[in-house]
Amino acid sequence: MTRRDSVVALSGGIGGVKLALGLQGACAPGRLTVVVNTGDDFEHLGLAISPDVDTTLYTLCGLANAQLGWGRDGETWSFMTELERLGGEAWFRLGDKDLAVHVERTRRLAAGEPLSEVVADFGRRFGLATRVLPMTDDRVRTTVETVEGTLSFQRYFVARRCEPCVTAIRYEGAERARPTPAALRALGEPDLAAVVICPSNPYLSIDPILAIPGWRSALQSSRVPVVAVSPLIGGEAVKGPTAKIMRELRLEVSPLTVARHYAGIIGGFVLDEVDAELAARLDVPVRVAPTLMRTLADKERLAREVLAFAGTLRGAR
Ligand code: FO1
Repeated sequence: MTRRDSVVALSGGIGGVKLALGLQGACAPGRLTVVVNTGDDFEHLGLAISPDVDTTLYTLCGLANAQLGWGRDGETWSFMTELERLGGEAWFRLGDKDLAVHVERTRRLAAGEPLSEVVADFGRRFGLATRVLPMTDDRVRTTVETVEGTLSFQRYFVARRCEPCVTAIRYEGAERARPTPAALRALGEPDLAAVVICPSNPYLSIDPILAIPGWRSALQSSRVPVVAVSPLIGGEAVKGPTAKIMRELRLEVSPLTVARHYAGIIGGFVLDEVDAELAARLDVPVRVAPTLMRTLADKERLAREVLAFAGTLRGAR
């Protein structure tokens, strides 16, 4: 019998990658594939920036800036300081080490290399056994409609600090985009045990993936359980604008809304202990667990719980 020990995780940046790091610790080396949102990607100062992909790479390699959650550890900011002095755009901060990644990615993309191959090579060079794959090699751009007008994702998120009231979110290019071939292969591997939707913002980080028709259908027809972890604890997101955006979109700020949002895709949902009484109101199997991840031990404990839960669902799929 095939030993099922490989895992595919879907994630955005800072929030979701915490569980991805836990999964990396819970899986045998090389058995985890993390599929990352690229709706946040943009061109800035002539460079191709992939924030969630880089946050994932840096975090899983142990190279992330723990204070910021994005960018590199031990970063220096000479480039940014000089750029500001020259009157350049300084609202999006690129550290010196991080800059090297953007410059080299831009060169390789311009030479015709797909983003997934660039990221795979960066991962190898950083010594990473986990596979990090952008959701697509095609161009998808998350665009936020607000009461103040249309904003590109990073203008909304970083320049405007998520302040403008959101009326709609679009994923431009998603309909024509195709999943990264390597990611689809990972979903088809005979030793796949589970697909985990990390506790990322459902509307900004996971929906860009699900808006790609090939991703939605691949997940709907997955042979193994797809399990999502609630990004909300007691009606609030641990970090980031999930609850604010839900209120603005006139959605009930509840893990129930998130679980129902993933209906047709998930076979199980993980709720925080604080929200345990909601379990009876869901029509998918639920596991109640501590979902707040402060330490590496918390992350690995939750990852093991999620994988054990998926194991109990396997026969049902
Ligand atoms: N987030 C910020 O809040 N301010 C920044 O100046 C900033 C720069 C930045 C540079 C490279 C990178 O990979 C990420 C960066 N981020 C920054 C984080 C990032 O843009 C967002 O957290 C994500 O896109 C949302 O997941």
